[in-house]
Amino acid sequence: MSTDYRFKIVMLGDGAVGKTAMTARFTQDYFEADYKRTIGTDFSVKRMNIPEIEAHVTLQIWDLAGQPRFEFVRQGFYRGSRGGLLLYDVTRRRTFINAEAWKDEAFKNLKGEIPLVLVANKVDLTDSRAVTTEEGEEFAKKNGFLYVESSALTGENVEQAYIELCKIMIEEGKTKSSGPII
Ligand code: G3D
Ligand code: MG
Repeated sequence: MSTDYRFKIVMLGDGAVGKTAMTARFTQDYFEADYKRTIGTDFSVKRMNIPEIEAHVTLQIWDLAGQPRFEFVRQGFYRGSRGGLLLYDVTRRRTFINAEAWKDEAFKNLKGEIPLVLVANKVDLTDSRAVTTEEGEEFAKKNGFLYVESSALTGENVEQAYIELCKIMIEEGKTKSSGPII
């Protein structure tokens, strides 16, 4: 018998790092095409089974439509989220530097820490890579995040990133003795 869980999660990171592409790849298994039009709004939902931990998870994935300039616009976006994927683009160093600010903004708005998975996206663009694996791993380690290298284009590690986050959120729920969220 699987246990049911339901989580709201947020996609964090600078503009054009691949938040929408990754969400589309995961929820609909496609890249490009019309995803900007179909997901432009508030959130998308994905149901999944994680057999090895006997969990059935419904994920409500919130993605910022555009990049609102003012933080207050993003407050509702954070509210109630239990975890997130923090993305940067391995070909643009600035997006890696800014990951720290995204983390700070999320924890400030949530009034505490939530599990985050650091996602180094666009690893298919090997020739223009500007941030090394070691740098990504070091930042993740320093903050206690899991580190994943992905490509929304090829699909590499996309599902894994969400699954790893689910596992951490489920574990957290247990240690905080709140039991499953149904
Ligand atoms: P955002 O939602 O974080 O703002 P998007 O980012 O998902 O809109 O992606 C921004 C651009 O990066 C898009 O290109 C998208 O196709 C591309 N992209 C996203 N993920 C990857 C990836 O893993 N590899 C490669 N090569 N490109 C990716 P356009 O040209 O539509 O702006
Ligand atoms: Mg987007």
